[in-house]
Amino acid sequence: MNITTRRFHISATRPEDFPRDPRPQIAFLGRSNVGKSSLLNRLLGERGLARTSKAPGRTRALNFFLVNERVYFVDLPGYGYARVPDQVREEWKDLVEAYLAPPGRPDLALQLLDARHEETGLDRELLDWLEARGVRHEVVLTKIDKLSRSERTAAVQRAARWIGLPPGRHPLAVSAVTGDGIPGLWRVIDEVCARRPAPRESAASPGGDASHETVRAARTGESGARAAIQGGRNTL
Ligand SMILES: Nc1nc2c(ncn2[C@@H]2O[C@H](COP(=O)(O)OP(=O)(O)OP(=O)(O)O)[C@@H](O)[C@H]2O)c(=O)[nH]1
Ligand SMILES: [Mg+2]
Repeated sequence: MNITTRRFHISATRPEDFPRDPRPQIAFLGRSNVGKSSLLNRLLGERGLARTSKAPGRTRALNFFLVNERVYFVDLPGYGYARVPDQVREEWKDLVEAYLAPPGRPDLALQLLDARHEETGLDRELLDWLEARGVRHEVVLTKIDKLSRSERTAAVQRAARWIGLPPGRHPLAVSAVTGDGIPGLWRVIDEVCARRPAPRESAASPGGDASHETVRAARTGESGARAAIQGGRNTL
């Protein structure tokens, strides 16, 4: 996808906030601190678009970003963060389940696993849940820049077994720091988006990152509607 615009759209804390228009939605799921927000930023080429943090539990709502006015990238709160009060955890769970359930479920769920760590029971629960409900999903190993070449191979093979992939098939492995694996992940996203009828594409912008028009709502108080006025003109 040739990215011409990307902008914050809405921070959803209730199911009523979820966009219900027909644009495809790509969701980023996984444990707290696995690198969901960083990966989203890397894919879109803008550091700081989704907030990241060394401290787990940074993302607390479902944050929707609009890419080229035609695809939503959805940054979800992470699970498995122990220092969250039970009630808050239950609320997140309800919100995420409401998001994943039809009719609004994502067109593609990216389930992120930290390449350095063993998968947890919650990772398994999510994978089973996505499979049982027929949500198109893709497991993505993150932070592979932290592993040596042989450690990467071992991590990818272990994850392939964990997912239950047939021999010879492997999950994607990426680094938000070095950009490793990002083109492969884009191919999967592009393929999913290509299946959906697209609104009129914006004129191609041949100059790569430097020519991207970047439109982003300031996260402090600027509404999605205002951002839409600023950012939406050239593509819709
Ligand atoms: N080395 C390395 N660090 C990464 C990578 N991706 C994320 N990080 C770091 O991991 C930490 C967590 O990243 P986030 O993107 O905030 O993780 P998250 O999954 O969105 O976390 P929550 O919103 O708390 O669920 C930050 O310190 C990032 O800089 C990566 O590919 N490589
Ligand atoms: Mg986050």
